[in-house]
Amino acid sequence: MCLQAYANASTVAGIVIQKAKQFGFQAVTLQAGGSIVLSNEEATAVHHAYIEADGVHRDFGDQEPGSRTTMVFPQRGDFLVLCGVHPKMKLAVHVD
Ligand SMILES: [Cu+2]
Repeated sequence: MCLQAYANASTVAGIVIQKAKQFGFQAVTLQAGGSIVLSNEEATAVHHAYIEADGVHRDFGDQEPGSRTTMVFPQRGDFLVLCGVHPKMKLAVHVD
């Protein structure tokens, strides 16, 4: 999976791996209504993805090792997915 794949295949859920306390991508682009699947591939670390922005407050709960979490993006805009456990983890999402 590459960034271009997100741009071209917006209705296909793209997978973003969470590993080594980082997101597998720094930025992804998708169409409104598209989704991203977070895949926690850590041995033991739990992640906790959330979005905090003007008028947008979404919490995706804990991502346990081995789990997958789907994030749907119904609205256009630019969003920053953060991790409540690891402040350095950032995933920029541009929704067309
Ligand atoms: Cu994390």
